[in-house]
Amino acid sequence: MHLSTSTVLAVAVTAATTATAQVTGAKGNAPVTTGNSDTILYETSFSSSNVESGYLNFTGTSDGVGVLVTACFKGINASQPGPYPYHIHDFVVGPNENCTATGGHLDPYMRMDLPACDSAAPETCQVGDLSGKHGKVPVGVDDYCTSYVDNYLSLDPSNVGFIGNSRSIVIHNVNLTRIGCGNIVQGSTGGMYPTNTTTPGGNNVTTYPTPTVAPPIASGGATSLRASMALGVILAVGSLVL
Ligand SMILES: [Cu+2]
Repeated sequence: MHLSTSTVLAVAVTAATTATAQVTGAKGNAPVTTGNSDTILYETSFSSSNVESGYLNFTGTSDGVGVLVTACFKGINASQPGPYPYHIHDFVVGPNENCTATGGHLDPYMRMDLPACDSAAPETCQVGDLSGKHGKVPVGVDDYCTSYVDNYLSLDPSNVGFIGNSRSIVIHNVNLTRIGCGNIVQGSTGGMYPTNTTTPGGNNVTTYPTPTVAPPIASGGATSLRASMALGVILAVGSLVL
């Protein structure tokens, strides 16, 4: 039996497309987290030249399932197009409030940015994609606050969904330009709008010089199996030609 190169390529492309069309991360879907004590608090607060102030609080829940998030943003510069996505990013904010230094999104299941998160299936979204799962900050609301339980964040340092390990929050404009960012730190009283906004930036940015910690990656995974199956098809077809 002989297959042309184009046939081999077509099969290979089909296999690759099948693999990448899967929304589930290479390490599988995010499991619901448990054991998140409601006595634990992580928080961030920040201000920037484009966001007067913002804060997020993260606490456990009464049954320990998921993490209760309160997110508030005030005074987003109207010149910035919205609605405004916000995420947990992998690294701390860089010197001089450098939001680019925060890297990509917390994504331990290697789900990647695209296709966009489907809020109806939040377990398939990037763990750090808070606005994808719970809604973006709308345009034209000067003082916006929202609260929700995210079932995939963790307050357990041994969990890859842990948010307290030198991670940060970044808010973007609709074009994904980073317009504000702050580090997530362990707190005791709960974050609030920062009061020292006479100097844009600052806040946790300058008080939390923790070294960058590599983003967590979950072990195992479903798509690794899919990927190896796709590779198997390619190799099998290739061997027919050879
Ligand atoms: Cu982001």
